[in-house]
Amino acid sequence: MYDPKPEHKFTFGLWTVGNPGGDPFGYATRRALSPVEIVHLLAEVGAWGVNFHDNDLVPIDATPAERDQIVKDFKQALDETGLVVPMATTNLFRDPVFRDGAFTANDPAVRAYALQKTMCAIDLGVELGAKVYVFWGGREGTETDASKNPLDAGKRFRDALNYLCNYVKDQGYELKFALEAKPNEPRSDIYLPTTGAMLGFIETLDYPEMIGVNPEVAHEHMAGLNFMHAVAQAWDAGKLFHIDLNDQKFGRYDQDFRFGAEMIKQAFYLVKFLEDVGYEGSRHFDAHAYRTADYDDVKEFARGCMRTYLILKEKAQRFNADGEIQALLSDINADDGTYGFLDAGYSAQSAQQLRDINFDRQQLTSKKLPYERLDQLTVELLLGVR
Ligand code: GCO
Ligand code: MN
Ligand code: MN
Repeated sequence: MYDPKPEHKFTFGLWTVGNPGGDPFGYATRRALSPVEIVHLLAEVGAWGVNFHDNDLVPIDATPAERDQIVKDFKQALDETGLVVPMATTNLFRDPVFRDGAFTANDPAVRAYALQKTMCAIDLGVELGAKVYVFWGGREGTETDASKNPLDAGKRFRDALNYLCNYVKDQGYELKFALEAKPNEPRSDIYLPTTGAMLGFIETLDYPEMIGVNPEVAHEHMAGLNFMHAVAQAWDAGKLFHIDLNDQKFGRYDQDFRFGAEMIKQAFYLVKFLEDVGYEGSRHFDAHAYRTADYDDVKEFARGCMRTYLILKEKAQRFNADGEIQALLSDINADDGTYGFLDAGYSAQSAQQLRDINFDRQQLTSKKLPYERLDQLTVELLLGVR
């Protein structure tokens, strides 16, 4: 029942299960796996797809011949395992050339290089079947605001995305962009720090219809925000093109924990939201195993991400089928139609009708809102005693 199937659209990045466990204080604890090995590992645990940054697959200094061989081997691994590549992205943060950002760097040569690198990476992604292209601007920010005007940075980022949309159109690619916000790390501050900020920014671009968002649990949690609310806003705007699932305590560094490892309640409401609205995109796990893990434990990590998602999906079905919970919800939302005249929106007549009502605030306040009961039932459902 909790076994992953292709229809669940579970994906991982090469950089996730392939993360060798290094951190700013210590070296890698696991041997680096090749992309082909990672594809086989993901197939073994039951994932549907694999995503990558250009340089997860092809090293930044590879010759054209090396690139072709790597891509050939990778394609063969995909064929052998049946894994697909739904999303691709560019590494615009690892190489020292991006120390001041990529599209927003002060040096025009770096900005041009970032555009060129992204065009090549888009070609690579499309060649392997990607339909969504993610932009995470990890270095698009500052340590000191003396160095850069945020209006200039915004213009540069906008110009870059407009340029790349035109490139995609010109090539005739069927590709959508998904912008991923993060408040900080690795820069002290990253521009457009939340999903909500990205949604506002998209409307200033030349081809807003090509561009959506890729919200990540950890990133909104780092900012202390309610992730499900951000996802709901993106969904409402028709912009939920992709999602990065992981987990994270509030206010910490970027922990990238296994999905559901920390904040089960938030994870539950998120899964319930995605399943209730019928989100059809990838469920991408942008997480990695603890540094203590060996590759057996990395597989447990990957299985755990998917299994927890499916357990929470089943809990959401239970929530929706729970007589007591649903009765409470229908009482809470009871509507005898008295104010139905407002549903059609404003008219002079409805405004007059509204003015004429004498509201009894005390009576309104005395209506029962048993949210304590509702929350306790939800907690008991999650704890498995219901
Ligand atoms: C992070 C980000 C990245 C991006 C990835 C895809 O915090 O490092 O979440 O993992 O998702 O670069 O663009
Ligand atoms: Mn992240
Ligand atoms: Mn991410």
